[in-house]
Amino acid sequence: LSTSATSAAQAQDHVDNARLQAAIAALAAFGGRPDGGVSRETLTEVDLASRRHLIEQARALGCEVMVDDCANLFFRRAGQRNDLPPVLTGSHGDTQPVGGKLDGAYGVLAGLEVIAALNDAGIETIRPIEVVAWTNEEGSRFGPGTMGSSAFVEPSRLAGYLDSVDKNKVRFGDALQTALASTPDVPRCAMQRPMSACVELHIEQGPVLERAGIPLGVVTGIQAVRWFSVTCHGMMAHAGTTPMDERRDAMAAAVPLAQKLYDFAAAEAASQLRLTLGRWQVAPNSVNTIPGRVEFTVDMRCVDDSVLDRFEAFLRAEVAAAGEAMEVSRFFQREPTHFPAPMLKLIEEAATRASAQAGLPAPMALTSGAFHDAMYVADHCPTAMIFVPSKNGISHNAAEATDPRDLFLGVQALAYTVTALANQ
Ligand code: HGY
Ligand code: MN
Ligand code: MN
Ligand code: MN
Repeated sequence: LSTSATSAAQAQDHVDNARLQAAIAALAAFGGRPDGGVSRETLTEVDLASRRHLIEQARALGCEVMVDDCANLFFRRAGQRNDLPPVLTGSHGDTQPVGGKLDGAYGVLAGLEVIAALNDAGIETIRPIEVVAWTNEEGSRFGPGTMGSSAFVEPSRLAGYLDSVDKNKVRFGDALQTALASTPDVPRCAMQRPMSACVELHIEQGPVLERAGIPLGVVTGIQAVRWFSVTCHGMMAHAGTTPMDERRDAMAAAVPLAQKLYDFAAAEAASQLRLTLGRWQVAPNSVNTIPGRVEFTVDMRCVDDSVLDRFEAFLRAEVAAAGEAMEVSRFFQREPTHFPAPMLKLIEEAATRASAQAGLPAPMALTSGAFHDAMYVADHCPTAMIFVPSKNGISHNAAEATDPRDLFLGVQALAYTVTALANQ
């Protein structure tokens, strides 16, 4: 065993399950909900409080803390050669409006647990290691998603995000300034810094691993995603006095279009196309006023980008046929991501060792149905992901959960991988 493999094994064996579970519970308190879920949308007060909590945890582990222009937080453990690009791990700290304890948070806390394990094992790696908490991966408060990671990789993107507004018309740029002002003791670091490799640990958020009875997944890639906003214009008028054939009812236009999109998705079921019309805004949203304006979002995903090309063309043609009465704009798009084979091989080795030690089945390869910050980081450095199962395949729901045994195993695999990469 080379020193690198020995250190990697030692790091893996020093992961502490009780410490991990306590860290998950502590972070979940920020935005904790009575139903056991977490509501911690990006750059809200609870998110800023959670960031200060993470900074404290990281500093207690001896990390240096930095923040970049998109409020991405980096927790850095020095190595022997601090001039070398670090190994990056971590995930996002924000959640859906009704999220769980694990989506994003698990990957950030896993990174901090790896650092704690390295400290306990007295291992000094060659390269520094950085744990990141990305800003606004979810894209639910401010669209698009993965703002922090995409801007880190290509800083020119940030300017285009600043005018994104939430449902209260708060600008992302203003929320960002407030966030940066909330960590005055944290030095600013550059974006686009060189990284030698990146590994993100995340819950699968779907049913595949659980159904296979396998505790660890080697993520080979991430499917394509596109987000659109569709607006249907009508005219507000009285619900009781306006004859049906004299209305310009925006909802009467939106509903048939929505049905056509669902019909398109049903006809494309073989391609595993996935369609979600998740957010509807109606003006004036009154029981007895005919809707003058209906805006809804379209989230389309597929492993095959050409299917999304056809779906987008269909959507645009339907909107165009409605002339002035409808508009559509695309505000998020990412083609499929494929992680590099050498990274997959290392993840496979780490996951196999962890599951074998626990007497559990070997890892399986799978594509991610959810998008992740890793999809942009993959443009920046060799990147890969490790998955653990989600109970009943549920996520973006307060019931999101993973067997603590699997959460522990995932961090063990991460510790091995990150340590091995930091000694290369
Ligand atoms: O929507 C997604 O795929 C991610 O979980 N935010
Ligand atoms: Mn996530
Ligand atoms: Mn999510
Ligand atoms: Mn009236």
